Amino acid sequence: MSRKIIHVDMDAFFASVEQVDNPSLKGKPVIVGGRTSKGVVCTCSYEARKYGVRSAMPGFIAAKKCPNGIFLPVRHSRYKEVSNQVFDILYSITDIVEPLSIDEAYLDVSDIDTPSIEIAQYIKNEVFKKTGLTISVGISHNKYLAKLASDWNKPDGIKIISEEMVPEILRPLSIKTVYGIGKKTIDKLNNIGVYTVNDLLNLPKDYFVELFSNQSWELYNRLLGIDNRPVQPNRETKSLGRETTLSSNTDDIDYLNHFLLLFSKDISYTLKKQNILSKTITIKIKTSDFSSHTKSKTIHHYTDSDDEIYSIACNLLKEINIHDNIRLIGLSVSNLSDKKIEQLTFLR
Ligand code: TTP
Ligand code: MG
Repeated sequence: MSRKIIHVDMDAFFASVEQVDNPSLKGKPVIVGGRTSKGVVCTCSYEARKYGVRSAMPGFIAAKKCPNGIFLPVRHSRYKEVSNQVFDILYSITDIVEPLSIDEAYLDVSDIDTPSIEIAQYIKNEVFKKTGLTISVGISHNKYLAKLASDWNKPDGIKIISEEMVPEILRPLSIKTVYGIGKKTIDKLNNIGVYTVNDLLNLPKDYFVELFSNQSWELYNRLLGIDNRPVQPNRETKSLGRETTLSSNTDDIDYLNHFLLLFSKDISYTLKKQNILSKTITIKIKTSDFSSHTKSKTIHHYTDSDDEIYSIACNLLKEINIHDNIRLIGLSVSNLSDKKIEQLTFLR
């Protein structure tokens, strides 16, 4: 089944934060970084980019290119604060978020029924509402194309690259835009008249393999728009849980167990998908007088089994022995561990 991948990247991130914090800078050529001979440009507003200023450029060159440039010192802790707000929005959509830098991430939204374009629009609206900043969003069926898409209409862009569009979009691209081709190889290719992805695909196979050796297979796939790399969430998940407020208060154990079954299946699915295991199962209930009760059990081994989680949860519910009517029921698992680590420990 085709995946749904989203790539997001904030626009002129550090410079835009400075413009939001000080609105008198809006529409002006803001350059974040030092202007001296030792200073380096971190980034600059799109107004400054018109003068040719770029990230990583020495400050004195930026000052020459853009004499009206407003140089500002770097405020890392402030950018991190805004970045956290943006990532909170992303994590509210899915746990499968792979951060690439302070302002950039991939999301795998394959399991979400909402059309990707609506998710993308939601991200843009929420980011703007919470931070006053714009973010560019790319949608496609793999990471490479989603990243290409987010860059397509920058700033404040949104773009979908569908499977049918791939040859038309990729073939005319300059080989400079293809990730993984070094500067020297680009010069070499340009010297023999190879400028575009199409030119590269038309090279004799033997020459292609000689040029890119062990990278050839991956690069060739990339040029055809094929990229099977998964989105790798690297956030440490501390617990996973589901809960619901019931439509009417109840003390019907079978009815409550029915929710525990649904939650166990849902949690087990997520554990398996993220390759994690858990040791502690907790149930939480709120009664009609709004008091909260939780009860946990830690077992001796790690599990991701829905049957096991469900059976422990049912026992915990029995043990709570509540006399009041219940208005909310929840189930969570914690004490998590990476499945690969547990398998290695087991083999030792
Ligand atoms: P980028 O996303 O590469 O750049 P950007 O957000 O400023 O602009 P764009 O609209 O093109 O995405 O990098 C994110 C932030 O990382 C950037 O605002 C500043 C910082 N950064 C550096 O400090 N040095 C660098 O060389 C680069 C490329 C970025
Ligand atoms: Mg950016």
